[in-house]
Amino acid sequence: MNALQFIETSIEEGIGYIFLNRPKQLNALNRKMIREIVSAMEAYDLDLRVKVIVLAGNGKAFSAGADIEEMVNDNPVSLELMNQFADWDRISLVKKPVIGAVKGFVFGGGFELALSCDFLIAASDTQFSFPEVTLGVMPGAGGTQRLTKLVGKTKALEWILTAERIKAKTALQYGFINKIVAPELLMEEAVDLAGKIAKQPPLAVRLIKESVNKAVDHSLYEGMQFERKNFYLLFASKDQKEGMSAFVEKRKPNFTGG
Ligand code: CO8
Repeated sequence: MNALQFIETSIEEGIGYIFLNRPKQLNALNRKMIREIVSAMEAYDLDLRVKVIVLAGNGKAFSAGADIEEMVNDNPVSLELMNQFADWDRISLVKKPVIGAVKGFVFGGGFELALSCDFLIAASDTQFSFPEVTLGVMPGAGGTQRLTKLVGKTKALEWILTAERIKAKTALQYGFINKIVAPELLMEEAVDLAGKIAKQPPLAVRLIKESVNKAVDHSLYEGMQFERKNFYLLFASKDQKEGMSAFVEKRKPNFTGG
């Protein structure tokens, strides 16, 4: 993770932090920045010290969207050949839970990046929006799909077609964020949630994330077959033996991640 230009990373007490770090441009996402974010997530996924990933933004915004200056001269052929969305797709393959700690503007590609997280803690000043339509384009990194799956067609279409700024309270009401907090408590809350998950046995955590994600795209029957296989698989883990023995022996479990 050397020579990072657009993000900052650090590991502390089981949490792998990624801070978007282009505050003067409101963390507008250029392509190198996306590659840095995804590479950092993948490195954390393989790092045994990291149990949970926290993604946040330096400065007053989480992200005002994809870098418009970088895109202004793109054409369909350059976009197809560049295949930038292959980087975005890799976010879905991250096995460890990702908590997004968002504030200020969460716009366009920034909103799509937020929706790629497993949890969202939002500061009370957060505004979510898909302004792409006002630029003559549309969301391209999963926005039309992820938002619709989360809130249904009615509101997703309204919000994407009007570029309305959605307040944190509305986001909570529609269930696409987990919690609203005072801006000064944003990181504290994210760390608190991360700490609760980091205490759990890591194999169970990753198979639960994988199983819940299956529910989004598969039939109930397929999802339940998948869940069952993961349930069986966990009985091969040391942490299952430890967790259940500890309960029977009336003591606290000591999970080792095996
Ligand atoms: N791209 C490039 N630069 C930006 C962006 C952006 N998305 N957003 C802000 N900036 C820059 C501004 O140009 C400005 O730079 P400078 O100081 O050099 O003039 C600086 O950040 C500060 O911005 P403002 O002065 O505009 O700050 P305000 O507080 O007045 O306004 C707003 C904040 C309302 C967020 C405003 O900056 C704005 O409207 N930004 C654009 C928002 C937008 O349209 N986002 C969607 C972009 S398109 C997109 O995300 C498509 C995703 C497709 C998939 C992803 C592919 C990679």
